[in-house]
Amino acid sequence: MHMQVVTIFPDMVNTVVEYGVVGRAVERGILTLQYQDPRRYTTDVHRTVDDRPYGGGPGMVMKYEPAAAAIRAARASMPPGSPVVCLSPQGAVFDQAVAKRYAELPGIIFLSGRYEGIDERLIESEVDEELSLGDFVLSGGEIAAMAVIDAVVRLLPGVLGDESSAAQDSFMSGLLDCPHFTRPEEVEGKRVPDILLSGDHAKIERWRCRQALGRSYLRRPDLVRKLNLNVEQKQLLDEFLRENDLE
Ligand code: 9D3
Repeated sequence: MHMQVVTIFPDMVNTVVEYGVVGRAVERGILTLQYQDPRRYTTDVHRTVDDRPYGGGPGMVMKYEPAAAAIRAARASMPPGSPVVCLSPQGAVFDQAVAKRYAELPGIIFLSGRYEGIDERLIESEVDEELSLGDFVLSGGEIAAMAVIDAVVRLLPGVLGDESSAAQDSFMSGLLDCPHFTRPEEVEGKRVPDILLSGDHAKIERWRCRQALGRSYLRRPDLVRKLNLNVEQKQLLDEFLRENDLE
């Protein structure tokens, strides 16, 4: 897959390749990640990429021409069918379904804005989709682009091992994870649940499912509603609620 990021801070975004999964994908040739800096496409001595908003008000607005030139340069070296996705608080909220859709594309161009906003005419003429990470305020689109890149690259064939790719289609997908424990068996008076030490793998699997369903129900009821539990899952959730005196 080919990715490009249009940003005035390419070095910031490129730190995603210094760690873990994304770096390995680039090393293995599964991913190419390139940058276009709007500043490179300025023509004035000050290399201006922002200006004051028409109509007044605080902050600055990302200018049309340098960003448009950078997007067009990105497009020129990308496979056809590679959309331009602008990271923006006005976008649709990113989730795993969007990550899966992007992972099927031949390429994708991310536009990360800085300042108070981007000239709306640029969004109308050059941007295919606007995408948000959720309802909180970042200082720009770069960290959002990095998060989306990480989530998409994990889904590319050959990036993760077989074990974890299988887990993505498992019985418990779409739910929060169960609790995890590692050695020692007891630390500061706190013991690992006995069942995890029992060696009974069928029982352990049921316990994990029960925990995942219970925690999802308590912390993220929206996830549980979206999932439409099957009979077995409903029974496990009932067991969890009874065990914890929540029914
Ligand atoms: C309400 C006035 N501004 C806040 C001081 C609006 C605003 C402008 C620009 C808020 C954030 C930003 C920069 N944010 C992004 O570029 C961004 C973002 C985000 O802030 N939250 C969640 N997802 C994203 S994706 C890109």
